[in-house]
Amino acid sequence: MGSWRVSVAARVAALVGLVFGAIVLGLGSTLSCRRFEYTRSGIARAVIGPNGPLSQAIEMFKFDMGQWPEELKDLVQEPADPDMADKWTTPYLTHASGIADPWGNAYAYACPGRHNPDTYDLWSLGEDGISGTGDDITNW
Ligand SMILES: [Ca+2]
Repeated sequence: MGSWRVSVAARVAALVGLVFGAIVLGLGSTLSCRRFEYTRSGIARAVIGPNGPLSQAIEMFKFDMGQWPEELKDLVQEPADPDMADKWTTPYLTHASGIADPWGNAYAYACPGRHNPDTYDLWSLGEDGISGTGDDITNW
């Protein structure tokens, strides 16, 4: 009889442990997914921010070429126009992958910008990959 009670107590303890473990694992994975998404958003903000590598590459292009790039791929490919190619000093980004946001979508670029008419608009489409939604990460 005594061993039966211990056995029931052990089963209850094991069940409580399993439930608690499942809660901890579920909460932990939810938190790490959120942390991961927060990190991706942070990376996108850093990349397109005023001191970010993509913004700096655009500024360097403007400095060398005397005009804003028409497209972001202009930062990677030497211009076909010989006059422009003479001003081209180096790829302003070493890899075209530098133009993709942390979700694998191309950063969006518009020049002149609708929000920054004297310069350019630069934004990540965010996690949903759709421009103009609440998760966009923008330079305005
Ligand atoms: Ca979006």
